[in-house]
Amino acid sequence: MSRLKFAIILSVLVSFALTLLFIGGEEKSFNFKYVKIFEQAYAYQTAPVKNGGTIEGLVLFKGSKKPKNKKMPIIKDQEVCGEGFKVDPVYIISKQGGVKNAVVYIENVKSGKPLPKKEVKLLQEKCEFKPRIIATGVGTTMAVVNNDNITHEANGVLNFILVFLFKQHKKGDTDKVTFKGTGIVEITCNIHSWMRAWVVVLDNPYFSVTDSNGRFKITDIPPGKYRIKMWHEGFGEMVKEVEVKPGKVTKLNFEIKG
Ligand SMILES: [Cu+2]
Repeated sequence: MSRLKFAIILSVLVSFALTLLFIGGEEKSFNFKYVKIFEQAYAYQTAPVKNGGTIEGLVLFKGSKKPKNKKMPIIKDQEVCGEGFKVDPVYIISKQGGVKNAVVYIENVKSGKPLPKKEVKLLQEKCEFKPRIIATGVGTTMAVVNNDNITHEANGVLNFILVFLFKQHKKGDTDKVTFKGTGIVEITCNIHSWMRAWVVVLDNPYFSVTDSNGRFKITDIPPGKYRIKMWHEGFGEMVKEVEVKPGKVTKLNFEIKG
């Protein structure tokens, strides 16, 4: 046998063995845990805020027809996940048009009140992620908890790059990821296709997630002119210019035309 033939046969055998290792190992004891470290964000400085201002307002849907949420069939683990369909809750809009789960944040604030340090928690419960939207500061840790007695495989993707992958087989299983850079991380489960959540990691603490009335409030902002952004998983982004005056409340609404 020529050397070339031998090398070809050997490489085929090796890749076959590797494939078996990955596919075959998956359902046994192999629990693949992978956490990629984010790139370092620039340093935000904590500094006392004298006579800070507030921005508050609403994210409102002003279109003529409210967008509909998709129904996703439950095709696995029905005894825990339920029968029939899960509604993918992208658009939660109140009667008055208030949009829930939009993240409103100020860009490029270099210093001010401390970044939140508290660990955030993402539950997998009845085959849904709870909460749907998390906004947090760079450097915080998120605990991903399995509250179901079935296997979930939560994975987070940022700019097409896998950030973490946690395969958890039973209730109580917990894994953690620390966000060392900024970005919007989309989280899905490899086993239950309808499961989805988002984590918005920001480099300053001036952010807010809208409640069921579409309301947001950001406090203790150093006076100045800023760009303020609204991000929503379905509607996308909107940007506004705003001036924060010492000790004053600035009212600001984001209006989404349908
Ligand atoms: Cu799952």
